[in-house]
Amino acid sequence: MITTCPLDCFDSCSIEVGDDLKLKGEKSHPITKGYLCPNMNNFHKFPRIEKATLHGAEVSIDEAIKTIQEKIDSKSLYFKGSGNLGVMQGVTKLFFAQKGADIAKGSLCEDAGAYGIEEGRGASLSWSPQRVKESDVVVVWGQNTSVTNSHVLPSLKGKKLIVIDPYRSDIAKKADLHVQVKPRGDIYLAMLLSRMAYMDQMDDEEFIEERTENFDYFIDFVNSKPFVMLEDRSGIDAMEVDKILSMIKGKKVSFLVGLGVQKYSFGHSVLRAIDSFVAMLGLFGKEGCGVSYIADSAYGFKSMFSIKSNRVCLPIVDFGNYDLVFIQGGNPANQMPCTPKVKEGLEKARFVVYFGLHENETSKMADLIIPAKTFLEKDDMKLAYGHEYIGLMPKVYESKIGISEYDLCKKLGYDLKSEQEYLDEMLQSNCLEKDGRYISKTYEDIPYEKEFYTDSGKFEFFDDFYDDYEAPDINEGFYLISMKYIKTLNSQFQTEQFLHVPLCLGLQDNQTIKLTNGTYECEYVVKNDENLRDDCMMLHSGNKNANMLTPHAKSEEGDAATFGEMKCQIVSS
Ligand SMILES: Nc1nc2c(c(=O)[nH]1)N[C@H]1C(S)=C(S)[C@@H](COP(=O)(O)OP(=O)(O)OC[C@H]3O[C@@H](n4cnc5c(=O)[nH]c(N)nc54)[C@H](O)[C@@H]3O)O[C@H]1N2
Ligand SMILES: Nc1nc2c(c(=O)[nH]1)N[C@H]1C(S)=C(S)[C@@H](COP(=O)(O)OP(=O)(O)OC[C@H]3O[C@@H](n4cnc5c(=O)[nH]c(N)nc54)[C@H](O)[C@@H]3O)O[C@H]1N2
Ligand SMILES: [Mo]
Repeated sequence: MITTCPLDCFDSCSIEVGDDLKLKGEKSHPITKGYLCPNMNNFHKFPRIEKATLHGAEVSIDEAIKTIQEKIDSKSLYFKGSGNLGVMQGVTKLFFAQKGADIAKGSLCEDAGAYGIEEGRGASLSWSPQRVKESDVVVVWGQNTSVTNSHVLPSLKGKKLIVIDPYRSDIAKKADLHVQVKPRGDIYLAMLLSRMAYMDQMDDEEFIEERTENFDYFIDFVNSKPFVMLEDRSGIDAMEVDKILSMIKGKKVSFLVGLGVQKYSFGHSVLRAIDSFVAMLGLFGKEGCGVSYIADSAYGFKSMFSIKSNRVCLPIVDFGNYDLVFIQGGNPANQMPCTPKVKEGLEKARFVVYFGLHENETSKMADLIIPAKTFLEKDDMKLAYGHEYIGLMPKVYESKIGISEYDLCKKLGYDLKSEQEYLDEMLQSNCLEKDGRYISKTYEDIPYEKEFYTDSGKFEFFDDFYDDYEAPDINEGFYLISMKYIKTLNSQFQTEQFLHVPLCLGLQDNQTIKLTNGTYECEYVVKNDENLRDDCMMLHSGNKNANMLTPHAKSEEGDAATFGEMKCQIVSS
């Protein structure tokens, strides 16, 4: 039987499930072509939660459901993580919204950047690996591609490759040019690139005239910024910028932009600035040319579970304000910014429910634990954010363990249509058959070939942004960057527990050091890492202390976390 990986990842791999339930990649899938990552290859090996428990004592799932029904009141919160990106995951929200619960909105992920893309292009569409194949040059900008988006790698063969990343990642090592930008410096680099490209007359006048608005304001704005300031904030000098420009001049270029550039208060403006640079060169809507970010995979599809409710901002939500907190498919006690505050809130909340697959930092703090079914044990469907193919996810087998999101919602008392009806309606709202598979209709043509999705139908250049961030002392301390790890999916599966430090500090491997962000302190075990800039340290997502020092804050737009917006100092070593 064929199904699709549910994990939060670009790839959405097509999986062949054998009679022995062994998972193998489906070889004939046009994008994912039979390769599976370590997480899926070992999926059955990870211990899962098998029984519902209330304060540690086993209860039946019916008793667990009754407990929620008794506890739910006007001071309840619904919080969903991204452990499974199937469409049906959203169904549970219907019950909680009907009961007047607050719904946490926004994300720990891409929403700041996505907001900026929508401002400029009207919608965030992805750029398929199949289209990357048509490019001459690929620019990987703040994306850890070898780890997080591996199915695009074959499309990079034979291309000139530029990587812009403060960390010398695996993909950076393979690049023709690695630009080791300062963290938080990408917006200034994009402006420097635009300014120098304009001086070099690289602007595509015809494209700008016909397909864009506001270019004059944009270029005036960019030209008004002092050169030295742009070089200083980006950490990149004009010579290196010139190298980038000479490699892309007159070429078909794909830009693969990752989360790294936008984990900041002005994350939306960073994406808008990168898009503006690319639009100025006329590199949208043409074969081999485009910018790919984490796409709005549901764009064009009917919204199945829309609700009216009171929304609260997810990355800074205070769990302590609630009588009942319902957490589904997430691990906020590890993955949310500023976990000391998160844990304080979870302790103060009257009653916490964790509905998930695995034990984690959050389940340990929950009063009631409800086991979920795995993606193999329920019907669903997944819209990919890295390519155009829709992943069908039929139930592969019946299991006695856990409950599906659909059944939980129904048993809680919400009147639902059949699962198949929801899935069919979703599919029919925006799909198209291509070579025996479903793709999103939005991707029939080259993205933005005919139109941008803004009100004007044109690309809208940006012409201002606000940066009031003052690090305690901008030249002191270390940026604490994060990136994903090959053997984890955020905090699921096998995590890595070192603080990666630059060699210039002269620390010993496995030594313990204490860091502070000025408010909180935390101890870490050190690993020397030659791939870091001297002003950076790095933690992998999923490290048990990944968010002890990240700021309790939200982005200016998009209600997203700002994991990179702080500097740390060493307290003792
Ligand atoms: N194996 C695996 N795959 C995954 C995941 C996983 O946990 N494990 N997670 C999935 C999820 S949820 C997502 S959202 C995607 C994310 O996929 P990516 O977009 O690749 O996200 P990150 O791994 O966070 O990589 C960010 C990169 O940005 C760099 N970076 C950090 N700060 C800056 C900066 O200021 N500027 C620039 N230019 N670069 C910076 C980091 O060094 C890193 O190389 O991956 C998905 N795929
Ligand atoms: N410092 C730092 N923190 C970060 C990031 C960073 O770059 N730096 N990245 C952020 C990003 S991009 C993201 S997307 C978030 C992710 O943060 P979370 O959404 O919290 O992701 P996970 O840690 O993968 O937790 C997912 C949970 O879902 C459960 N689960 C899996 N499948 C199912 C299912 O079918 N049903 C149910 N009910 N549960 C299921 C698993 O047991 C697991 O506990 O973290 C963010 N946190
Ligand atoms: Mo994410």
